[in-house]
Amino acid sequence: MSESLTPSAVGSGDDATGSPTVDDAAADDSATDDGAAETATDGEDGTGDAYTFEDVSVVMGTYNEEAAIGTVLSDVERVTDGRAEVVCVDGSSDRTPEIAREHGARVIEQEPQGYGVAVREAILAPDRPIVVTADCDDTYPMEALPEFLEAINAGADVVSGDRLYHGASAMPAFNRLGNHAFAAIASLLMAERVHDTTTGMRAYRREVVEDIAWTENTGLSAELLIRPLMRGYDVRERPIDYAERLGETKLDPIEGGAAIAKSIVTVCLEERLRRL
Ligand SMILES: Nc1nc2c(ncn2[C@@H]2O[C@H](COP(=O)(O)OP(=O)(O)OP(=O)(O)O)[C@@H](O)[C@H]2O)c(=O)[nH]1
Ligand SMILES: [Mg+2]
Repeated sequence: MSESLTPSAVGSGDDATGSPTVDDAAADDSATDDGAAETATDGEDGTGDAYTFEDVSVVMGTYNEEAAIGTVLSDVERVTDGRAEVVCVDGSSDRTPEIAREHGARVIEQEPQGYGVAVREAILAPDRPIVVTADCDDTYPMEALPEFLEAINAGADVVSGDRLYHGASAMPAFNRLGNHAFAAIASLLMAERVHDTTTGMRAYRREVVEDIAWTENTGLSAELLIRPLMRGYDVRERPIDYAERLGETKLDPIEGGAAIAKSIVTVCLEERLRRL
């Protein structure tokens, strides 16, 4: 479809973040008071063509993921029929970038500086209208890509994979507990129920990621949910499966968990102050 997007007011997402109980067509379509959520609704009202995988970039930070990257990129290729573009921001010292290029991915080299520094560059690099983030460790189901695209075409600005809905039994227990706690804290501070703030798998309309100045590193995933939600974008959670990681984790659970908790509090307070 064309690059031109039809602006129109988009719902606040009040109800939509309460998925899975909420149908994706049920988003509140009232205009929001801060005026931030002026985005496209292609495919929603029949006036625009629906986005296809030709409009999608799947982006990820990759850091020594040679055990998983071949599987992840083959899955993207299979599920999108080779039509989605893949962008990897890579800091590896192993064969990860070579494998990525063999699969046709665009590789941007970057010194390893943490998850958020890599993912921020990855989401801003492509120019396709829909950006999907993923980890490169084979934990996220690329099979969910069609459903994510469908939700965007139904009017969502951000579609966020909720790993905890199905139990996330493959996730280490400490991380699972932490993720429930992060969701509870964020829900309290936002006065809006969210279920999984730190998921790595989301789809975004390009305007959303371009409209906001992202500040967090380890906490970027939470920030990428909280700021759009608190600015009135239509954010919808969708349950996804979550698999055991291939290869070594890049995150220290204690240090990373503390950084994420701090990011959630900081970002929620900043967004509240911004509304005053
Ligand atoms: N380029 C780059 N990528 C990174 C960096 N740190 C993490 N990543 C990538 O970001 C993604 C998320 O990192 P993970 O180690 O999976 O972190 P996590 O999902 O919180 O932890 P797990 O539960 O072990 O999966 C992976 O694809 C990593 O390879 C970095 O400093 N640079
Ligand atoms: Mg991971």
